[in-house]
Amino acid sequence: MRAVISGIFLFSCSSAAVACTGVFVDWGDAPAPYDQTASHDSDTDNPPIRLGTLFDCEPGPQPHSVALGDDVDMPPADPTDVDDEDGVVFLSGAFIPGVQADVEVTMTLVGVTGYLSAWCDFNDDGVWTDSDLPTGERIADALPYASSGTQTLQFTAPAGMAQFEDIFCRFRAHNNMGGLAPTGGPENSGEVEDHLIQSLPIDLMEFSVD
Ligand SMILES: [Ca+2]
Ligand SMILES: [Ca+2]
Ligand SMILES: [Ca+2]
Ligand SMILES: [Ca+2]
Repeated sequence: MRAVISGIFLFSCSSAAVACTGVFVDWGDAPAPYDQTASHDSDTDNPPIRLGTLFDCEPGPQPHSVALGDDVDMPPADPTDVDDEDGVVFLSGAFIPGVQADVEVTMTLVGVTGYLSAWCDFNDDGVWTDSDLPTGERIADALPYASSGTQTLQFTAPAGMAQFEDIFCRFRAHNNMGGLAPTGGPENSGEVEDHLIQSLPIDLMEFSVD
């Protein structure tokens, strides 16, 4: 895996109002049996390390069948919330075994260095920690961001990965340069975003090209 700096830009520090008061914790939203403990704590609703530009906090994990729990907790269900799952773009679309994938991840930083750790459940078994695949399931290991901006993760989807499946990926922005697991928290500062991407067999791609 290698990272390519594809752009650097600055954001304003504003963040939308949040429903939480006093405790500002962001939680993941992948469905069970995925981990429900990943969380990031801040003493403000305007934390200095964010994925994308937006952050909102929740009272607990928001498991959702397609990992949209932190996207859809918006008005009218929650009049003050926003769709803060805005840090990740799967540039190359569906994952294809043995084919390079490009995933763009944006981070907003205010006066600190941020680090990105990320995983994809390539074998679709409900955990992000399998090491039996040729490249494992970690696609970013405390990748540093010196300032606000976007980097593109480039990796090869494992040849033995699940096909015609929903592949859940977890992205965590954090201040721990020593790395982070996909589980556990609350981490001091940062944000977690869970996202879903499809997997397709390479044969299907060849068929569509022909
Ligand atoms: Ca975000
Ligand atoms: Ca959130
Ligand atoms: Ca797995
Ligand atoms: Ca999500």
